[in-house]
Amino acid sequence: MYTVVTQEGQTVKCFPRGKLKQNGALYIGDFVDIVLDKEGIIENVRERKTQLVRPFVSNMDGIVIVLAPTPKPDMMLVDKLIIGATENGIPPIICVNKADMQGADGIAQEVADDYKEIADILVISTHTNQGIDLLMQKIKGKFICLAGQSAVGKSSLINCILGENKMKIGELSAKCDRGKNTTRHIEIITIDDGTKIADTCGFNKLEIPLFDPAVLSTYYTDFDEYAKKCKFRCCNHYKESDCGVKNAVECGDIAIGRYDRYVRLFAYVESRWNKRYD
Ligand SMILES: Nc1nc2c(ncn2[C@@H]2O[C@H](COP(=O)(O)OP(=O)(O)OP(=O)(O)O)[C@@H](O)[C@H]2O)c(=O)[nH]1
Ligand SMILES: [Mg+2]
Ligand SMILES: [Zn+2]
Repeated sequence: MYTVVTQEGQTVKCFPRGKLKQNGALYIGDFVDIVLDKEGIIENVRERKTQLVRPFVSNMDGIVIVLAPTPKPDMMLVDKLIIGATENGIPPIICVNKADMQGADGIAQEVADDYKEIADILVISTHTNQGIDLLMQKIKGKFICLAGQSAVGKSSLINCILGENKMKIGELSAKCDRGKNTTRHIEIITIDDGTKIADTCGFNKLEIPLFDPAVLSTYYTDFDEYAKKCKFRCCNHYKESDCGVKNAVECGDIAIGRYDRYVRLFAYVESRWNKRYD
């Protein structure tokens, strides 16, 4: 069952009709046509402006990727979220949350080194309100979707913005430095200024779709400028010689961490692609 908000601002519980019952037919964020009988029925989905599979949201104007000193940041997950966002033309904002905690400065520096060319970066704290006004300015009037590991503070961010404890907040498992997946469904919250934010379920792992490894570097727009200097036009910036991207890594223009993860992901995407008919 879905909750649909009508143009008049009413909330209606709706069941999907026919084909829309299939898993994955409806995204959170869809504009739908409904009929009101004894209960609401979703009849049709309007064309989507943007969409993502993880998180499963459509029509967003931006994605806010949240990370924090705890749980330990998974930069590969950030890379994968940015790949999805880039593929779907959705601009990313990265929020380093829990700025009040020790270690936040180091994480903020690493994030700036790796992503300053491709994302807006903000350092925030939902506990002290640091950076929250700036974030609100950046997303004003837009529909944005939160994404990130479990327990980085996505739901806390919504509570902080609303000034009330609407969303359920979880804690970190002391044993394994992992979140407890507190948020179990995706919900869109509307703020007074018209901004809409989708709270989503945190992931501990994110799989990327199967694609040709040659496509991977097209999602690394921070490499574009340097790739112009590669000797081979179809350079994958991997095992090739005379590679502009590898030179940029050596000069410090591309962060080594970001490039190392690219290489690891390339090898993974390639091995999966080679086995696609097995
Ligand atoms: N120190 C500090 N802790 C924070 C901050 N923001 C959130 N937390 C804590 O982080 C923990 C997880 O917060 P949640 O908001 O539930 O995290 P989430 O990202 O929604 O997690 P999932 O719903 O599992 O994906 C809670 O214990 C919060 O109190 C912050 O700015 N500083
Ligand atoms: Mg949550
Ligand atoms: Zn190259």
